[in-house]
Amino acid sequence: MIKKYTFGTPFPTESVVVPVEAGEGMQPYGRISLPEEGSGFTFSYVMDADDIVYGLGEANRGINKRGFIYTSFCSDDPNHLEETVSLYGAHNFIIVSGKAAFGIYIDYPAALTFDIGYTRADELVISCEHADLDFYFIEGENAYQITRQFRKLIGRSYIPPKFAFGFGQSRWGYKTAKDFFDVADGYRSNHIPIDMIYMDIDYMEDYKDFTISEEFPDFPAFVQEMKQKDIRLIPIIDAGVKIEENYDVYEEGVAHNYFCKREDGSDFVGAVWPGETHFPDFFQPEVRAWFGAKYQWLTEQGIEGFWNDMNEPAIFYTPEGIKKIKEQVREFLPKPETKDGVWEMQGRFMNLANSAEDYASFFHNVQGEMVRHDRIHNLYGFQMTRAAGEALQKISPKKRCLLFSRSSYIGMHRYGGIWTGDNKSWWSHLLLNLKMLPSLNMCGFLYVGADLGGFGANTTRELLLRWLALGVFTPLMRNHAAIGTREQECYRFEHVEDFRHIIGVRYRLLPYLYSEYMKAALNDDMYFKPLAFEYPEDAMAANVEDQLMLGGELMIAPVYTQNAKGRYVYLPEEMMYVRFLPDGTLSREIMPKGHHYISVPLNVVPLFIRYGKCIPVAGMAECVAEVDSAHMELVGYEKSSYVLYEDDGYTRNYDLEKHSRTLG
Ligand code: MIG
Repeated sequence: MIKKYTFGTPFPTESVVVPVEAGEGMQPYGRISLPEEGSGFTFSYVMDADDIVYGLGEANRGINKRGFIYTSFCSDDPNHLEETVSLYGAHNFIIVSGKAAFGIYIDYPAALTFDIGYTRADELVISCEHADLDFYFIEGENAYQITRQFRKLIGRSYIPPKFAFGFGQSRWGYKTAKDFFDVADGYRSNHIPIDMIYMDIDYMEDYKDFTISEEFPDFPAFVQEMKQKDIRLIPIIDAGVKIEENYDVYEEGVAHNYFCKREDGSDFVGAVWPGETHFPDFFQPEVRAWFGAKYQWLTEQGIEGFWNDMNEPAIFYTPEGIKKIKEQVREFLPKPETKDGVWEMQGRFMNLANSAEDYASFFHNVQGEMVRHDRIHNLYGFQMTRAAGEALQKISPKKRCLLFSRSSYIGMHRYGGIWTGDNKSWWSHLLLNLKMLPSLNMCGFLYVGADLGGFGANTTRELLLRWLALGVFTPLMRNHAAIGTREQECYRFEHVEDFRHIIGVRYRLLPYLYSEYMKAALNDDMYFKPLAFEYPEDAMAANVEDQLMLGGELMIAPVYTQNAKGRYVYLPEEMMYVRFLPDGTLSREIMPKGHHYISVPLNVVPLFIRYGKCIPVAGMAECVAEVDSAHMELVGYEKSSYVLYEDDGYTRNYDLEKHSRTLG
């Protein structure tokens, strides 16, 4: 049962696609207060000692969000510390699960804070500055059931082409055709499976969107040559458009008033990688159509996938910000050395990027009305990716295209997936990756993944292998690293066979993983779930934060600590422990319900098959096209069967009934 309560004049975010009946009053759960007409909004609820709070999608900390405070405000912050309250997405859906179970979705695109037992241990307080929002209240039997209702409300999740379930290599800094061929050869010659190589900003000419640097004199031929190796190139597209005379995207945008405006009507300027840029005003349908159509320039050259970056939007600085800081420096200069102001100056420089002042200084044209950016900030990445998604649907109505974004809001999940931004080569971020997955699924984001091995900082062989062993299961499986960090392509480490094996397991599981992804997408269901969603009566399962259910058959329990030889797992029921061994064989062991220690060498991918179930396992393949789903082995309990969904992997003709068959 879903009820909607409207306050003030909500911004039409288009995150919800199904009409919902208006509710009256807030009984019996929680209390809403609107201190004064036209001012802030607060919802508060006294939590039971045992209540668990799920949700918030791309957010920090645990599966159970209780015990901390989170702010939905899409932020380009490369330091995901334990105290970080905002990441790149804004996903305002939570579920309180205990004696009572209810879900809340707050459709509000400006900064919104969820204080979940932070200020007061037993109090949930959701608050924001302006009481202009839609408040959805969802009642149901349990958290899983509430999630299913919510997912119906927000529409079907994005479905990528099948090749996007292969492994991808990325690194910020690949510049020349040779750089890319070296990566392709590094993988192919070592027989480590791969399907995609990502092109970061250096493929462009001066970081200008929809240009290609002179390093690629015949880009279509280059794309084809890679395709002959069964490798797709996936270029990045940034939100900011370089200000440069004679650059078509810039000139067209200025001529048609397609860019975000300052209050005085001039085009807003923000500096990002290309230097000074303008930001397309993706809230205007014409701008979406215009910018989206630009992707065709690349699809015509053979490109079949994109990642949209910097679309919070990230702003390094603005001319106004620089001007102000220069004045402050002038004031600072005559002061005596060692005295006062040093820290203050440092802080000022650090706070130049992504400043609240800048976000309050530009406007979007929403149906003729100028809306200040910070009032709808969390929708910018959504609208950019929507522009691409809508256009790609037109450009290629039959064929799917790979698309994912850094920034997002609920609703964007219909147009593309997300990667979780600039993590670090830290063990804690491997665990954070794991914990975030079911929350993302709750909010509709199914095609998701983190930078495996870690983006910032230097990785280690062990961390990368362990992280890949989680990545085997995430729909987006990509190794990505920042410029200046240790090179982390798999073939750069000793005993390459371990990497070949771990990534190989992904390809052996691919028919199953794809099938479960498609079922989740087509049924508005989850691909990853917390254990408690499958075993709601099991009090022990409710506390498990480092294992996940995957699809209908699996439980995964990755190793996430340095030097560990294995780990403890909790089995909510009898399961079959399966290990993919380095020699290509599998070990199987029935384990009873309860706690166990499992040993997991670095070159082993562990998984658990649920009681009475089985999964199909294919033979080795080095790319998705090579995976042979006609000859698969069923692994799991005897006399069980599995319904495999399998379509051509590239058309948009999804059909659960037509494309399913029972194995076993
Ligand atoms: O300011 O394009 O999250 O994946 O490698 C950094 C360079 C801009 C941020 C993305 C990251 C990408 C990087 N970008």
